[in-house]
Amino acid sequence: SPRVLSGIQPTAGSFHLGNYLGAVRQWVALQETHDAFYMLADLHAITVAQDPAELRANTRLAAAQLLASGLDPDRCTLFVQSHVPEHAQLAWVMNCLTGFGEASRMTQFKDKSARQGADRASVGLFTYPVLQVADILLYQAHEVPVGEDQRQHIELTRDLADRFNGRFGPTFTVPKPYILKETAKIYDFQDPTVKMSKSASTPKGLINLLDDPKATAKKVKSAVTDTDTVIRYDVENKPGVSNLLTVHSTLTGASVTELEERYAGKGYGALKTDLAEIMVGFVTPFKERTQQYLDDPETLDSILAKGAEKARAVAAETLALAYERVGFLPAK
Ligand code: AQP
Repeated sequence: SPRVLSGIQPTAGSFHLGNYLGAVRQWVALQETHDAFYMLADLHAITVAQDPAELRANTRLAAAQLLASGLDPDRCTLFVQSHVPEHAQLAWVMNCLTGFGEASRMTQFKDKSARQGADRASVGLFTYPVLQVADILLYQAHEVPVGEDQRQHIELTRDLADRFNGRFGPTFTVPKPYILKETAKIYDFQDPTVKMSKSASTPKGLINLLDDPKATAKKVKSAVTDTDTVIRYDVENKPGVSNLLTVHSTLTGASVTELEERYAGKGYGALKTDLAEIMVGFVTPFKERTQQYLDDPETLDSILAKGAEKARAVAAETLALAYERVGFLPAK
C-alpha cells in the first residue's frame, strides 16, 4: 500500500485544535489505508530554545496524545525522530543540494525569525525545512498529511527529490501533499484571520486539548465572530463563524450545509453553546486516555522503541542508497 510520513513537534505540551484537526485526525484515518510512519519531531523542536527536562517530558506527552487520538502501534509506525540517526545524516546531504536563496524564501522561517529577531534565530531554524525534506524522502513517502502551513515545505521536498534524482539517478519517491480543504487551516478563536498557532496565538485564541474542559468551554463561548447575526459559511466575510462551523462539522460529522440549516434564525449564542458542549465531550475522554498512557511510561517507551526499530530498517536502506549515489566511498 502507498506510504505516508508525517510528524509533530513535541514542543508546547498540549496539542491544539489546529494540530488535531489539521493533521493528527487524518493520520488516524490513513493508518487504515496506508503504510503509515509518524514521528515525534524532536530534532525540529530544538530549532528554538528548549529546556531538556521539558523536551523529554513533552516527547512522552506527545506520544501519549497521539495514542489517545487513536494511533495504533500495530497499524502504524510511531517513533521519535532522534532515535533514527539517518534523519540528520540525510539532512546534511540535502542541505548541500539546497540553494541559500531557496531556503531564504521559506515563509515559515521568515515569520519565525522575524518574531525572534535575526540574531537570535538559529541556523537550525533556517535549515528546518531541509531536515523535513530528509524526514519525508527517507521513507519514500507517496503522501504527506499536513496542514496548509506546510504546503511550501512539501513543494521544497518535491523540488529537492527531483533535483537529486536528476543529478544522481532515480533514488527518491517524489511525494505529494495530502491536505484536506475543510480542515487545512483552523483559525485562532480570538483573531479568526490568522491560523491557530502555539507560538503566535494568545491564550484565549488557542484551544489546547489538554486544558481544563471548563476553560475550553469558556474560550469557545467567547470566540470572536462578527456584528452580523446570520450563521453562514463564508470565510472571507465571516471568518469567525466559518471557523466555528468547520470545527463543529468535523467533530460531529454533520455537513456545514446541515449546520447552516439547523442554526437558521438562531443566534451565535446557540452555536457557541452547542460547540462548547461538543468540545467538552471531545476533550474530556481525550485527556483521560492521554493520562492513562502517561501513567505507564514503560509501555509507552517500548512502543517507541519498536517504532524506531521499524523506522530504522526503512531509513537505513534509503540512506545507504543515497550515500552510494552521491559517491561516498563505502566503509568496509
Ligand atoms: N491552525 C492549524 N490548522 C491546521 N493545521 C495546523 N497545524 C498546525 N497548526 C494548524 C498542523 O499541525 C501539524 C503539526 O505541526 P507542528 O508540530 O509543526 O506544529 P507547529 O507548526 O509548530 O504548530 P504551530 O501551532 O503552528 O506552532 P508554531 O506556532 O510554533 O509554528 C502540521 O501538519 C501542521 O500543518
